[in-house]
Amino acid sequence: MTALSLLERYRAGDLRALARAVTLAEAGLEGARPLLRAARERAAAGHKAVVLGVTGSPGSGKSTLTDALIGALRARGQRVAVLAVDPSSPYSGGAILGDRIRMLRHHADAGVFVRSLASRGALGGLSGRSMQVLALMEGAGFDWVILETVGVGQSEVDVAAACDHTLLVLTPAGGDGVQAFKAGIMEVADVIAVNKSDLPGAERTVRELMAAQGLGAHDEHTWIAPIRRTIAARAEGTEQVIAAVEKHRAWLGEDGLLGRRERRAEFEVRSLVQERLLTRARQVSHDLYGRVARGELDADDAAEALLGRTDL
Ligand SMILES: Nc1nc2c(ncn2[C@@H]2O[C@H](COP(=O)(O)OP(=O)(O)O)[C@@H](O)[C@H]2O)c(=O)[nH]1
Ligand SMILES: [Mg+2]
Repeated sequence: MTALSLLERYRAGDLRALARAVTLAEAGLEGARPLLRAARERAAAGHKAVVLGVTGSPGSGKSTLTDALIGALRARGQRVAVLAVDPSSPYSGGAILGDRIRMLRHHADAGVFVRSLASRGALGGLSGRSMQVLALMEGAGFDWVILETVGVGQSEVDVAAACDHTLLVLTPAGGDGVQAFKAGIMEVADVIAVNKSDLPGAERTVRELMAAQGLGAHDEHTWIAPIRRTIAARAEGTEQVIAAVEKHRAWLGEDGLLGRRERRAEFEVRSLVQERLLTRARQVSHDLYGRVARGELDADDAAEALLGRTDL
């Protein structure tokens, strides 16, 4: 028997091959490239996963809701891959212990694949590599690919550029909805979950959000994010969230989805450019910066030289 190559095993949907591919992509190694090509070919040939980004403040219940979504999707026979990106956690490659334990219950299920990444993008948001991990998960044949972000700073906005659909998780506590509105996060949401609806104030939060949505300029073609109440801790409301995502997908249609995919590709390429440029800027001879500091060289000239446009 000849040993199958990594590419062949990945194409056949072998999850260990996927795990290896993800490791290669995470490390930015050349070996990931044929696998990424295979993944994109498969997506282009018709297998497109529902790539869902989940964002919201830390503690809003993103991980709990993701776990509940896995359960509901598995009950429908759908295969689900999850990428949790948490640059803030120094532990176990980014996975917070609780998340690990939660996800362990899916451990023996070949229809579930969970990975966490601690890597941060060049500018503090999502990295181009996280995008590639999503592509590999999709290319391995999963029906749903869920990206859970830490929900802080740039990653909160990036998630919309990185996925087909964005689920914003809010809670009744502390004027979460109003804050999201002010921060412009509501604009990127395709579906909103008011989680922890077992706590007081859920109804009011929904009303406030709907009022905020009414303020925006829109016509009959504008998508207004459906607001769904959930109690993730009891797996309540998950079916409604899934239905709302599916409704958004139907609304997007083929052209809309292609548009989202182009936006995702743009985000990925741009992130890779930033990462490469910053790597180059770090490797440059230290004296370049010394010369700028001593006033011997303009910062603009130094930047041009770094871009390879001029010689010094
Ligand atoms: N009361 C209540 N607590 C919840 C609910 N969903 C999650 N939690 C709790 O909120 C805390 C944060 O949840 P987690 O999923 O880790 O939030 P994340 O930081 O957004 O991923 C945990 O203690 C959860 O048990 C809910 O529907 N109701
Ligand atoms: Mg979490």
